[in-house]
Amino acid sequence: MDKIFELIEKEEEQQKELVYLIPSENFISENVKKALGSDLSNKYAEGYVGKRYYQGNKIIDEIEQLAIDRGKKLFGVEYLNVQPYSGSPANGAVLMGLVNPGKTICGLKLSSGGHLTHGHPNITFSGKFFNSVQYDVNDEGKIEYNKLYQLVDQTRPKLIFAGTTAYPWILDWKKFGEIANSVGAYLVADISHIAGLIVGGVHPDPVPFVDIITSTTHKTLRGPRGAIIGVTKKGLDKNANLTKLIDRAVFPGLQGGPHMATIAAMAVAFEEDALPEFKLYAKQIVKNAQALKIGLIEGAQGFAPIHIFGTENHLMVVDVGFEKGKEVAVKLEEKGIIVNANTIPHDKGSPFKPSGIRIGSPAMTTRGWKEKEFADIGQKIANIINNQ
Ligand code: DSN
Repeated sequence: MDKIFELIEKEEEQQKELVYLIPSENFISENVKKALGSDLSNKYAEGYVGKRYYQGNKIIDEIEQLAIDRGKKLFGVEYLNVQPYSGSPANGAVLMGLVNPGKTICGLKLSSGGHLTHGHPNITFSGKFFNSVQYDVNDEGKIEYNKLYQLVDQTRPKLIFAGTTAYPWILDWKKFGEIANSVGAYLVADISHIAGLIVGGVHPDPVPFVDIITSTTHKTLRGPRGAIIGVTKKGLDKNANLTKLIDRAVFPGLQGGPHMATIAAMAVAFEEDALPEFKLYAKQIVKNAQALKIGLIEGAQGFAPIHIFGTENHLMVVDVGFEKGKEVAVKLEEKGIIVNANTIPHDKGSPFKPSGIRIGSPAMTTRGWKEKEFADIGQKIANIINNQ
């Protein structure tokens, strides 16, 4: 057997055995996998439905249109672009389409649970080509909307990102909307982490309050690695050209041919995400995260209490001691538990030596775990943190 297939088999076996608690990971269905591995990979389809630069795309057009229609219904948006290769290119396209280089943009600090593409300074396109101002969280790890209002008032950004990768609390879309409206900024909800919770009805929906949503389609949505950009009614009312600006920025602005197998897999996932079972799954994710937290607290009894940031959603960030995040993550891996090292709010360590770990429940909830299993694994993690 080709070595590569041996390695794939090994990885597949491992994925059945280990405990996956990285909040951005999940397990796709057999149908999503089937679409991803299909012959759609063979086709080039630069352009959009009905306007392709290559021939032979009649069926491809139907597939992309189906993904768009299902996604629009699922997210409740007026327009959807399903071509972004992943979350970072999606946010890149939004910036390219809506903000001129050098203008001010605003996002949550990476070290406080934001994302690289939301204006992380110096090393990312969003921090290099735009004047990035960043907001922060308080000691509890919560966004302080009053401070954000002041920052926005002083700096008058053209675009504000409301979105997170390591934020365990519910986001207040209404407040974000009021803040963006106060300076006429575009408001972009990057819902990559919580999209499944939103469509599953266990996190408030940003659509009435924002102009644009971006989201990866893996994570809590359980689709393929890819992303979408949606424009809301509010966004269209603000600027009827938004759809054109976004389309042009995705292609030809940033990308070439869309990955059609991925887009077909998205259509499959969107159908699955609209089923009543998915609502139960989303509910269970949150219940399981709560149970995990209780397990961590119980497991730490007799030791110094573990400080846990969260949780109201699918994840929590756990303070494991100054610069100890990586060490603890490696120790957990040795015991078959997969998490990632993460900064805690106002971490005194660096992103390379952070003081926390990030733990989440989406993947093992897909595997059928309930509160009991999550409470048990929480206790086990607390013991490992305490070298037991
Ligand atoms: N890499 C993703 C995560 O783990 O949250 C964010 O892009």
